[in-house]
Amino acid sequence: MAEAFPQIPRIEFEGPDSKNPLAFKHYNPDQEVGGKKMRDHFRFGVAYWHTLRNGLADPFGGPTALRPWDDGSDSVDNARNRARVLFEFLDKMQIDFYCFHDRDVAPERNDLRASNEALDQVAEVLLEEQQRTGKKLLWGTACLFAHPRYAQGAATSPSAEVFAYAAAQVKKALEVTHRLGGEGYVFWGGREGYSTLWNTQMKRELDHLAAFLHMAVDHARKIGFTGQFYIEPKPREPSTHQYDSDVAACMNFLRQYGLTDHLKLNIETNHATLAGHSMWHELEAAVANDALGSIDANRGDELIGWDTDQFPTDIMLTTQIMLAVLRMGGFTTGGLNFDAKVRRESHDPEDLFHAHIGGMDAFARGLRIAHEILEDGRWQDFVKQRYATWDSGLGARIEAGEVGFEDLEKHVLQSGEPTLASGRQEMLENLINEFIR
Ligand code: XLS
Ligand code: NI
Ligand code: NI
Repeated sequence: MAEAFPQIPRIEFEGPDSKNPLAFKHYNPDQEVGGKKMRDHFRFGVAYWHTLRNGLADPFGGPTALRPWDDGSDSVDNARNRARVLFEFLDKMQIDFYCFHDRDVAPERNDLRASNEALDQVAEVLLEEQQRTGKKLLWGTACLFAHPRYAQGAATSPSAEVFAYAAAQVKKALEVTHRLGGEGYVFWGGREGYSTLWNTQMKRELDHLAAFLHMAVDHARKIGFTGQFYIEPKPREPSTHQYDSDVAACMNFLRQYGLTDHLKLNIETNHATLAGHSMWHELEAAVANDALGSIDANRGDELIGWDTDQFPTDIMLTTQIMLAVLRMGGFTTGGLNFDAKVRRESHDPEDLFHAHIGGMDAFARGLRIAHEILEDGRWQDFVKQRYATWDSGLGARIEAGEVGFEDLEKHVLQSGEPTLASGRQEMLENLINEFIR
């Protein structure tokens, strides 16, 4: 097969002084930070749906993307060909992982049997290419939101027939993920929510969603898939409300239905902001629940109210993300999947490279900065000191559950008004800015 990107060389690290736009200025895969190679810190992944399948249409206009290797048909040959393009891209980008939905890699046919066959035929190429290149599948998933049958939900559809169809589709996607050695499997509940409560039995839909996830866990056990399951929070869009609206809602749901042992979270920056949270908030919330599994690395636009899925280039954002990742001890099965697309105006194949280079360099800087902040220690020392009254005496006794309201009242009657130390927000912001260079 002819190269898809004949004009683009392998992207190499050239250092911060390089003026070459097709080079890494900061990402140096084998360079160690804190005793670990950058590539192992990040476990970068390419999102098949955006990089290979997104035509860049928006609600006001059709596709603009120029993809000369793609004949535009939904033939299996075209799909198999596209799969090979992915591996050329991964190789040239020095990215080790990818993620896909079943319907990104292979066309959907008129019945499930035919769709499964098409998927198998493409999976054959994916496996062959993985073996040839050593690239890996970070996670697989099933598209349970694009086909009209899922317009009213998949596992939360009012129709049991649709639930069954979704289950059959996930069964196959899970088996293919397993065959490809996938390290995880994601559930993003695209239409698992509602458009209006006037027609919705909320409790019943949630029960069904939980039953669906339990079936997936059971089937994984049956076929020997030991990868990590993830739920990906998102508050809305396409639904007006999605049940997995944010980390807190997901954790409550998982706990209520006995699923916390089986699912962690895949957290996406743009979904955090759509939920009215910062990415940092969502990561901290997940870490507090021991449930941070993987990250969909992108960002939104402050001026646009939808999931714009842009490539992350903000150093403060990548610093905060890497602080959370480093402090939890790094990824195990998860990684940083670029669930991001180039802008509609960026229609050339070359733009795919600039986009990923920018994201990877931004994360390399975020990693270095986060590592320096932690090594420096002033920040953690301040925060630790801020809570010092809990480390001994009264605070330690409260934390140990040794005192109640009466003891605390007695204490206050003796000691009087507490003295408070300043929160020093501005000082801390200045301190962090010392490292952003
Ligand atoms: C869409 C989601 C989707 C998931 C995978 O908003 O982010 O891309 O990551 O289904
Ligand atoms: Ni995502
Ligand atoms: Ni998204």
